[in-house]
Amino acid sequence: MAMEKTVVLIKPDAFQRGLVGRILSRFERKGLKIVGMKMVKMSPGLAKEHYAHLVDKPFYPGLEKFMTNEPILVFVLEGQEAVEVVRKIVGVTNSRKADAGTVRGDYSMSTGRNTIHASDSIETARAEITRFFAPEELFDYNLKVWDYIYAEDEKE
Ligand code: IDP
Ligand code: MG
Repeated sequence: MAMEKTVVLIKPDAFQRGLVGRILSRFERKGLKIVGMKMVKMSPGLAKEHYAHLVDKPFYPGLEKFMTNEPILVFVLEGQEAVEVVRKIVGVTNSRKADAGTVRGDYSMSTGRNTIHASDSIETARAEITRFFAPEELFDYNLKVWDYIYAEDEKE
């Protein structure tokens, strides 16, 4: 068990469909702490860096166009084992295969329009935090309800 930070992006399809608040609310209710948040418009260069593992795929041009045309919401969540917890809440990439109860499983029908991104490992999360946030845009504050969200031996 370890205290971790992870990055979530709410994609343009979620903005268009009025899902931003509902999606954010799921992470808040789970007990994750929001430590940074902003709207950004991804540049093509940033998209190529963020999706470096996909730039050679046939669908990449469409993915880049979709992710750079309109603003997205970027935020950092903190909690015990946050990377794995958040990926579970998000669901698998193809929303049609995502479990009911996950964000993708409940809110979308698509792979290319799947409403949300989340870091897939601790290393990726670290790279994504520095990709999207300056150090002064992240906040270290005490979330008082953590006394009720975690037991004594879970607070690090
Ligand atoms: P992830 O978002 O679940 O981590 P990745 O494989 O990292 O999945 O892919 C990043 C994003 O690229 C996906 O969320 C999805 O929007 C898009 N994508 C991945 N595979 C496909 C595909 O086969 N067709 C269209 N878009 C895809
Ligand atoms: Mg990914």
